[in-house]
Amino acid sequence: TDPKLQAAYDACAREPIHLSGAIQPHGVLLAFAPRSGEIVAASDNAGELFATDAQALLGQAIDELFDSHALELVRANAAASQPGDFPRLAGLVNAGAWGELHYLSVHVRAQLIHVELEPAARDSGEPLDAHAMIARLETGAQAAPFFQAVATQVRELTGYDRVMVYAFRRDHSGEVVAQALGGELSSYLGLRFPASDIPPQARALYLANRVRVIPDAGYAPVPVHTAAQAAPLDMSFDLLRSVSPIHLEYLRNMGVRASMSISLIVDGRLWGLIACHHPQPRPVGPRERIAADVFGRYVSLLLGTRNLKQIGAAEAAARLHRDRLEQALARSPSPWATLREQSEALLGALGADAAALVAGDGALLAGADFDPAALAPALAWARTHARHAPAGTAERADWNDAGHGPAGLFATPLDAGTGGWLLLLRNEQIEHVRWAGSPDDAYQLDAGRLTIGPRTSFAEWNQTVSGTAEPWSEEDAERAERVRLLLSRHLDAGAQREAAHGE
Ligand code: BLA
Repeated sequence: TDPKLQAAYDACAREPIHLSGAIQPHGVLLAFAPRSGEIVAASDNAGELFATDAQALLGQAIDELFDSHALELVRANAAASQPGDFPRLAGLVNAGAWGELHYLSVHVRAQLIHVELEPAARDSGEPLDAHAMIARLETGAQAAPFFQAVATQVRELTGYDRVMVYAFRRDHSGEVVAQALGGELSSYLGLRFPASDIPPQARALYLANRVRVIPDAGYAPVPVHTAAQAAPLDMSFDLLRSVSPIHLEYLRNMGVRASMSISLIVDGRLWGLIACHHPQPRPVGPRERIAADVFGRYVSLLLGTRNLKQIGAAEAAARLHRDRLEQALARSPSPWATLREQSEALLGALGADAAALVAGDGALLAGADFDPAALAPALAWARTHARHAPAGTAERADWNDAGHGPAGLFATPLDAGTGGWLLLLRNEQIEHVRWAGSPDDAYQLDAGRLTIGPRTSFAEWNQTVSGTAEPWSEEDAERAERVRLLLSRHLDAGAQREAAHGE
């Protein structure tokens, strides 16, 4: 990878976003110790709400600030909160010097009870209907209409101008795979975004904290005061957490004033996000947030079952080829001749465009367009990278400097120490990538202040990527292993039969 890009990525990864020490101004945060009830953190605007100085709240008992109804809700919801739970919407309470109605959200983090208050008056008033969103979701077999339905449903029910389904790729860059658009924001459909846009600590946080809302990206952060001896407040789960200033600048550069993003999680991995943008500020109430969370979890489940179905179908197809191969080999007096006849079944069982089998007593090239010139460099790579365990690469430059021919190589040692190999090859897939802004300018460095900022342009920038093949998956590796077992069984048996015949 490009060292300049890597440096930016590392710099972004170091920002401790869960310790931002500030909140967004659309609510108030307090954190207190469960036993003593002593307040150890208070946002600056808690001072205004309780008609005092925020610093003066530190050390006070939480019981002095709320009525018994609110306190009961705080305690009950804290008790019911599991570590890693999204803040629980405990209810509506009267809070502050003027007793205004607030939504109360409660969660427990690092042995502190976090209380967040959002004025009910600011709620958009329209509850987001998770039930309708789920009910109207297209669940047909094709991926594209499904992603489109997700974007459309979220846009219709939330009213954000631009709603995108954003899917991460293996290298943590990502692509907008569906979009519902209205208003003045431009289209990002089909565009690729570099990995540094959403650095690893943010991706890790979004695995746990599934919905993030920024009602007004033009806000001034409100500092959170903490008691003198207290550790920095872990704000990972705070709904109001002030986000990275770099990300706020990013949104400004995009012309976005309000955003919400919903995590899509498959198999414990952040698959992608539903990203929502609006050119004007947009308040989002707690009930909307919860509906978004429910919807995100439902879409995640559907993605998971689709994924399993796909893997299952691919495995069923490979198994058919494997069975055919096994049957042919079982009856064969000469396994090498049979393999030559069955090269199509061999490739089908492997999911490769071409393959080579090299063993002590023979060799075989399978696949119509197997370029024999590729064999020597493939073997050389295999000997250095896959001597003890299977290994693969999707980059031709890693193993073959010919500049043409197959790009992907997966090498499996047949039997440790025999020098035999099963080599899988995949054809090059020339890819036309439409980047949202040049990836060479994925960020900007301010030389004077040594600070890093997001890029200023998201204008489409085209790149043609050649010399790469579809990457090898875990399923590919498993298929190769099954074929390896089958081959070594029959090649051994065949060799023995032939030896017996010769005596
Ligand atoms: C966060 N960056 C994010 C988030 C998104 C993106 C969705 C999550 C914040 C949220 O949920 O609101 C990026 N938004 C996108 C992308 C699309 C989109 C790719 O809509 C595509 C459609 N960002 C940079 C650089 C750095 C950086 C150079 O461009 C680092 C120097 C950092 N992005 C960054 C950080 C966060 C972030 C630190 C975390 C913000 C936080 O939660 O505090």
